[in-house]
Amino acid sequence: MTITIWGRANSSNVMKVLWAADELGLAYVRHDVGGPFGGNRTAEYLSRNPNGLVPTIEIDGEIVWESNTILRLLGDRYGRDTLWPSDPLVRARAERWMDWQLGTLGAPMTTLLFQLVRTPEDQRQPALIAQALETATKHWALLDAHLATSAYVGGPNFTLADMCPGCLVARWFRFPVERPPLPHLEAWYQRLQQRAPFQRWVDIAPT
Ligand SMILES: N[C@@H](CCC(=O)N[C@@H](CS)C(=O)NCC(=O)O)C(=O)O
Repeated sequence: MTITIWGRANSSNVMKVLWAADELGLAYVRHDVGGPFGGNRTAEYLSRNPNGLVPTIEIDGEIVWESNTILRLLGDRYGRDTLWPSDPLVRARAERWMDWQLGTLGAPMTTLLFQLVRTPEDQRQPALIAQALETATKHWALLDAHLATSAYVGGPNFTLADMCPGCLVARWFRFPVERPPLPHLEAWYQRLQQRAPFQRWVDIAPT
């Protein structure tokens, strides 16, 4: 089995794939693509991923893109009943948080990253930051309430689904903003911090 991953390591969507591969003990080769590295608009790259985005992986000759689809594939192949429940109903308890991350939490967190980290201070837009902060806070509070009853997003056990909001939580606690206390979210973050792949790929200063 050969796995190749294309994507710069400071992308949250790449982070979750690297985190998953390490948790599952998979060997892979990674190429830095996207952002300052470029390389994602070449004809060769677009033939693999027509979106020109990262991550993209090749696994046993098959190209796959969309980070959460990659996680599902790795779970189905290598994580059954360890990091990926095989019962569809049990899995759905976890999976909904994957789609929630991409469809709900992602947008305000991306705005905060671009404004607070990637935009020079004198060019930032305070109204945009305030609005994204309000929205992100509301979403994190919702996950906090869920985590009051559940150690991990899908239930008592850590699953690949934790990696989806998990790839953003380290940024949340590092952004220079005022956050309301969210004790269950913080306790979950601390549980994730016990995991070596999380420390290696995710729990780092955002760039
Ligand atoms: N829904 C896609 C989103 C992929 C995406 O937006 N990737 C960003 C990085 S997080 C990207 O490729 N940006 C362009 C670049 O890095 O040059 C996924 O989850 O894989």
